[in-house]
Amino acid sequence: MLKIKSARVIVTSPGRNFVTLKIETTDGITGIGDATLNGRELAVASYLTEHVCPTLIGRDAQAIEDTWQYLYRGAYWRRGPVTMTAIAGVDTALWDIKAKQAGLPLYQLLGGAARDGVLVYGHANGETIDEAIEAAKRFRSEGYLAIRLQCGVPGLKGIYGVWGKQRHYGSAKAGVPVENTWSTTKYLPVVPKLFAAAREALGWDVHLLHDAHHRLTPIEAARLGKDLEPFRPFWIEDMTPSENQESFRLIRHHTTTKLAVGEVLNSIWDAQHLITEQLIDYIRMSVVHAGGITHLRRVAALADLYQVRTGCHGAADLSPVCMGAALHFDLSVPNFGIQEYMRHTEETDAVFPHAYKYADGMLHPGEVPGHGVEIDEALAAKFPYRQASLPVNRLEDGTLYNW
Ligand code: KDG
Ligand code: MG
Repeated sequence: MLKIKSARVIVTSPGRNFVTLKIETTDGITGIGDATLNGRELAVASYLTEHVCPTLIGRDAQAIEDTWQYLYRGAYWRRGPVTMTAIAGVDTALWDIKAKQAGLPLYQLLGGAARDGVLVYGHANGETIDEAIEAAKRFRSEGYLAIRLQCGVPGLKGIYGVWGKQRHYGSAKAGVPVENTWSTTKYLPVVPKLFAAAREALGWDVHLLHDAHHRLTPIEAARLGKDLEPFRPFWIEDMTPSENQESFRLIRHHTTTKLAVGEVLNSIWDAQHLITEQLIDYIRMSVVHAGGITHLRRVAALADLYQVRTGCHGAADLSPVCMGAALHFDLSVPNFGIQEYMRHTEETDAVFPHAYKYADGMLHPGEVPGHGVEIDEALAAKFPYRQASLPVNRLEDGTLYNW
């Protein structure tokens, strides 16, 4: 039996905070998993160090499903972002170990490649529509086949998803949360203009996406979906919060614009009705926030029955370890749709050397045994943790609103 000898948490901040779980077996194989929960990093680090790592020592490193059930059922307190991110850290590290032991890239253990590469979308942003279109043209010149468009809203400053000309974006800022202002009335007319300008400048041979970041009511979402229909978006993401999964039925009744949801979901139960009632087209849950490869495969299998495709969250606050693991999942899962790809900074890439590569609008996880991502611990130690928070959003009258 391949036993777990040690399990420890590494927190590093090469530009932003990342939590990594490293597991070593008695015969010296190591595996790593991402356990980063943006703005709540130390809660997961503590959950792992205090409650999970001690229970892993001496366990069978190959019994991934049993360990998953042990951590999920055994805790009694099920689901939730902290628990499921911690489980994901363990699960990803164990899949890494299993694939290294087999001498195979992880996707081979997941059934082998079901496609040549992983279609990704990049983020084109601008304070104005023109700036966003310029950014989109740069992505096109780099070969991107799918581009997410976000632009500023006249009269609102500093809204999420818009960061001007910076290539790398951190949604969390040092200290307590920054406060932004939101107005749906000001926002709604802007997005159709952005899409019209994008089709005019980029043509129709490119997929265009947009994220509404949970800020609309269902009927406002329905209106936006209708207004965007002529521009055939690939998807509109997070139109409205999904705690009440039923609210997507109202949007569905009004528009054929495709809907994507899931970056804040942690469990298959969070998406059950969205999927089985065919209320969405893409499920965006990630390896790191949804219990690892083991649980995400279960979500994808359910989604496949209902013609819902995957579209894993891949913002820069998910570490390269999550990206590497996600790419093996993406390459092998039958109902893959698209993968978000927000590039990491050079410092982050140096701390997490990885085998995945971008070419011509696609990523490939590489052929290295395991998930292909390592951590340079000496370099990681040079970037100590810095407390940082996600922003909050208020309506113009001061009411706290969805972020
Ligand atoms: O931590 C929160 C970010 O990952 C999130 O706001 C990014 O919405 C996002 C996206 O679609 O990548
Ligand atoms: Mg999003």
